[in-house]
Amino acid sequence: MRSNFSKTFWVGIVGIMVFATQSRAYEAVEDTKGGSISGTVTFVGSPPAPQKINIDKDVEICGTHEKFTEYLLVSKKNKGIQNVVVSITNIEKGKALVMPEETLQLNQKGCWFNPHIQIIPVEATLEILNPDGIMHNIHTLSIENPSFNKAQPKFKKKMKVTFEFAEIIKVKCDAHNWMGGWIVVAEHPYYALSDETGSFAIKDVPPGEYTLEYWHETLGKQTQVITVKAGAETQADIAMKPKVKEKKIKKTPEEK
Ligand SMILES: [Cu+2]
Repeated sequence: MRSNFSKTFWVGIVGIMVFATQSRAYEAVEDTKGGSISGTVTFVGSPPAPQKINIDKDVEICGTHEKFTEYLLVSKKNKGIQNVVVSITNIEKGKALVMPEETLQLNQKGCWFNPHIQIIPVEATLEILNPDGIMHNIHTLSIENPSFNKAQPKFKKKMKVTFEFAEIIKVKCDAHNWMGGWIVVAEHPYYALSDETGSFAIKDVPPGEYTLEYWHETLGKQTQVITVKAGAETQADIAMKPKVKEKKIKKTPEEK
C-alpha cells in the first residue's frame, strides 16, 4: 500500500512537470504596455584586424573579390561590435512573434554566406540560394533541431528549410572551407542583432525584470539583469572582451 507521503510526492512531481512545460511556452498578448531596451556593445582592448582569406578552390567563381574573415567585426570609430545577438532569455509573454512579410533568404553568391548571421522565427521558411553555378554543400551544426548536410548542386538554385526549436546554429559549406555563417532561431520576438556601430534596440517589451543575453560567435556569452518600465527606454550597454585562452598542457612524447 502506498503511503500518503508517496502519493503527495508523485502528485508534486507531476505538478512540477506540468508547470515546467507550461512555463516554457511563449504567450502573445495584444497590448504589451511596453518599454524599450537599447544599447551599444563595445570591444575591450585592441581588436585584431580581419584576416584575408586564401581562396584555393573554384577560384573563377569564388575568388573574383578579396574576402576577409567576419568572425569579429569591430568599428574603428567607436569600437562597437557588429553581429552580437542580443535577446531576452526569460520572457513568457509579450508581442506576437510574426512571420516575416518577405521570405528570409540565405545567399551563397560568390561562395559567401550572406547575411553572415540572421535571426529567423521558429517555423518560418528560409530559402537557401545558390546562384553560383557550382556545387555548395550546406551543413548545419545543430543540437535542438535535426542537423542537415545537403549538397546543393549548380542546377538547384533554391532550397527551403524551416526550424522548429530556438537555437543558434552554425552553418558551413563542406565544399568551401572558408564559408561560415549562423542562423539564430527565435521563439519570441525579443531578439536583436547589433549593427556596424554595435548598437541594438528591442521594442515593445512588457514592464518587468529580465535577463538580457549578449552572444557573439568568438567572444562568447554575457548576461545582465535589466528592468523595463512602461513607456521608458532602458539603456543596456555592455563591453565584451576576448576569452582568456586555456593554457596548453605540454604533451609527453608518449601521448603525442
Ligand atoms: Cu560552398
